[in-house]
Amino acid sequence: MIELYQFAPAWGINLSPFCLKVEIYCQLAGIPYETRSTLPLKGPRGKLPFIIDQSNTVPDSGKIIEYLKETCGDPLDAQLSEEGRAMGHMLRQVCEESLYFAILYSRWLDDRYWPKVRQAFFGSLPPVARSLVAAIAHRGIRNSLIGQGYGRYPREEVYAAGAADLAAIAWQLNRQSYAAGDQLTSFDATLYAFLFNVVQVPLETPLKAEAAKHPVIDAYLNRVHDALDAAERR
Ligand SMILES: N[C@@H](CCC(=O)N[C@@H](CS)C(=O)NCC(=O)O)C(=O)O
Repeated sequence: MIELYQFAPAWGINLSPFCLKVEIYCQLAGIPYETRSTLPLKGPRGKLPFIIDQSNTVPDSGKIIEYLKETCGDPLDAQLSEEGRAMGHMLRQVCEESLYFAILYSRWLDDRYWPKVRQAFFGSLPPVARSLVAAIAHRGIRNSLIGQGYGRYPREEVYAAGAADLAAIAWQLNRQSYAAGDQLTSFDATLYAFLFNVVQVPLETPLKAEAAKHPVIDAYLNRVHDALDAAERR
């Protein structure tokens, strides 16, 4: 049984799009797994998720999926065309290398949402530890957003960039049912996980308002949700 190390749920959901991506991949591919709650510093690269499969420890959601394809087979992508692979790759990059940072900004650097996020992430810790751990984590994320760039932008520019990502995703989803075409593939694990983290989290952010302008995003989430239900019944 694969052990998937990730953050403890907050608000009853998986608030890490990279961790949720691995969960969704396993569910769609029919790979049994068990989750274990941990912290990034326990991970081989100081980030989550990572998996342990017997004696193998594998960090990074993309590497984990590659590893699972090698060891458990590749039921989702075996028939994927070069075109589908290219489209899926581009949508995945939009999610992981761009939209992700707008999500991160909304949770950690936007004062309208940070107090709620702080409570959800750290509220279960004893008061002194809570303040300390939250402050250390907050400083780390702020520094990484300053390095990436959004930490230096005015708020409206960050959300405009996130809105452009969501509009591009919606444009593509108006032309095809799934991330890489009309078949479900591993790229949907990423797309679903990131869109879920915009739409289903109880924070009324500008990103969520923007996603609501594109009904195709909700329709896509429902479609993948149905596929997850069907995979669970198999
Ligand atoms: N490229 C990595 C990115 C993983 C990542 O950024 N994880 C975040 C949570 S969503 C994390 O562990 N952040 C903690 C930190 O940066 O200290 C992957 O695909 O797994």
